[in-house]
Amino acid sequence: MSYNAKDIQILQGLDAVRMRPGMYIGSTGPRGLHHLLWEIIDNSIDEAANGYCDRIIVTLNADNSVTVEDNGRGIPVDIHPQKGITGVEVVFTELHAGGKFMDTSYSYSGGLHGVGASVVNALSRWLTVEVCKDGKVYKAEFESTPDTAKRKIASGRIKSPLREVGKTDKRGTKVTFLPDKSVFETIVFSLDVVTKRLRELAFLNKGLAIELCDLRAQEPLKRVYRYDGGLVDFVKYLNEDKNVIFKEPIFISGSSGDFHMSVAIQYNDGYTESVFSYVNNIPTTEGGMHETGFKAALTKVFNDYARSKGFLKEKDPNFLGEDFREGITAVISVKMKNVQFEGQTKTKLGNPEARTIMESLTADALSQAIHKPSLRAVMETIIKKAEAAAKVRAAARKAKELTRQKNSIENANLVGKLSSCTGKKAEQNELFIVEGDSAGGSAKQARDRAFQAILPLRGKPLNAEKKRIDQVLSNEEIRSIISALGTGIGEDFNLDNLKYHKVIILSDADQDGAHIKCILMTFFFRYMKELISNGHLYIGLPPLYKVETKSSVRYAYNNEELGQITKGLGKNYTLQRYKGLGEMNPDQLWETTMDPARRKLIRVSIEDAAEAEKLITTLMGDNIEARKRYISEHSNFNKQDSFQELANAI
Ligand code: TSJ
Repeated sequence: MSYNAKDIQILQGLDAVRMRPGMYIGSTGPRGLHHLLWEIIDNSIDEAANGYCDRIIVTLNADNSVTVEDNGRGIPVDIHPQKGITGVEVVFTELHAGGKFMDTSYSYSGGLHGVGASVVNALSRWLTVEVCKDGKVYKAEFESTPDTAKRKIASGRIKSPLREVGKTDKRGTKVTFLPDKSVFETIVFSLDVVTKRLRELAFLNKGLAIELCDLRAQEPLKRVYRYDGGLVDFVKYLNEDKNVIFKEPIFISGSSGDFHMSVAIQYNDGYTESVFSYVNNIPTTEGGMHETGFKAALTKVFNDYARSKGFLKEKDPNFLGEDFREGITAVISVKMKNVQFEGQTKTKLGNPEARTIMESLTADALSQAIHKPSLRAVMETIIKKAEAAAKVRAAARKAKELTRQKNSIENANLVGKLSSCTGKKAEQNELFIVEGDSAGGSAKQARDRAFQAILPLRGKPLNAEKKRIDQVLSNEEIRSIISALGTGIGEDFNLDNLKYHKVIILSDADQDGAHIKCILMTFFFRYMKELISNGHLYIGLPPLYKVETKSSVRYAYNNEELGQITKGLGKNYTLQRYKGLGEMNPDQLWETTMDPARRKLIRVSIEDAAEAEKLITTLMGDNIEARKRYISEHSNFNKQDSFQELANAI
């Protein structure tokens, strides 16, 4: 994949690039094509990083060529003393001239990029360059033409050598090239890919204005990306649609010799860890030593802080790194020399020194930053979030242990509550999770034991006190569900081990029942998401009314149905409103709620469960205003009657 310096020296000349393009740019697919553009832009970015340019314009032209223009110093036009040709010629005709010719700052590029502008020339049908410098405009043109004698293409030959073509008071470099369609699968640049990369570069290079013009469309497009907040703007952008737990991201930076780092950190109220890192503006998707060093420092500094401010008492164990990274959004940007990339996609920083340097620079800068009085409240919020994470972790561990020690006595006790079915085919089996011992008893009598298993939940404790998800996990009833299903939870979850392909929650059609549904759905959403996404979770709908006449008994599952049933009956019926499952005898329970031929089930979707989780978070949290707002906005967030209760419930 990556080129080899020795090969290049042996196969001097651009024709070598033509023969094996993949060796220089990775592939001749869309990725390789875009690589050409990144290669050219990198040069302007370097000029900007050195403080000589503040504006870059990228134009996607109608003929599929691309123009990159900057307002930097302009590529040197004088004759190179050793080579006897102009700087421009060196840049575009000598392989990997960058490092040798340019000043030392160029050695920051490298890794995936940094193969040099000459490679772009070699793989282009034509390339032109204009340099504005010292009051003059210079221009040179290159092209790759079929060499009929040798039956191959002569790459990147000078068509028109560098010459003065006019006067100017501007400075800068402008390069236009047309990728050769005989080399690439496609030569059409993706607006989407280019947009993303330019925006990213704008975030990574504070204050630099990057303009993008697309002249290919009917309506030409022009956008400018410029972020005076740099990485701080980047994390704000990433958190744009999230609820952040503090407004201004924490920003730190530091240098040691040739190693420079800067980081911006902000948290949202979610649970995902989003740490993005870059080395010399190249995304390190697989992370690596710089990320490892950063994370180690973050954990240490935050733990020290928590201890020094009394959030952690002497006997308390430290938080784990992951506790401090729930809901984190961080962007790390590192600049260093002699970069080594590793990993499956060569996007992992391998330099071991990057870990130690990054760790010590981060530790210094971060502890400085967070001890500022203005960050007191922010730090308290972060630590409270870590506390919640640690609690969930402890509860999850307990639950996990439980599912692992399958034959233990404790486990046997828990599953003891379960009335399992006799059938052994998981695809046919159903597990009813039933609110309350009395309804559970009825369900046990009513069921078809060949394929229906019953797990009664004692409604009260779960309902009244077990509000937080970590408390839910340490709840015995929940743990018995975990044991009964057989799949394990979280990372250990394995759908293949599911013993019941229908898991049916059966609770009363009242506030407590709605609350239980909500808690159970949230539990499944957090710890057994695949159970829901694969369509195994259901809500059983008990009827709300029984309408009895001399000759018939009918059940209504909502008010509309009740209206339809009673329409023609006049006054010749008795109406019973069911307040709970317990009011039905086993036969009625079977007929109305459990018999596959007659019952009504709602299959829970991921959206339902996500909504339930949001509801739990909002309603169980401390924010009373949010609670009120949520209730008024969502008081009928689901059409089903049973769910309406859910909102009414709290
Ligand atoms: F890729 C490329 F080489 F073709 C290219 C280079 C393309 C584009 C769009 C811009 C550039 C480029 C190069 N912009 N700015 C520069 N600057 C220099 O090459 C330069 C100028 C002056 C000096 C100096 O020491 O005086 C040093 C350098 C590296």
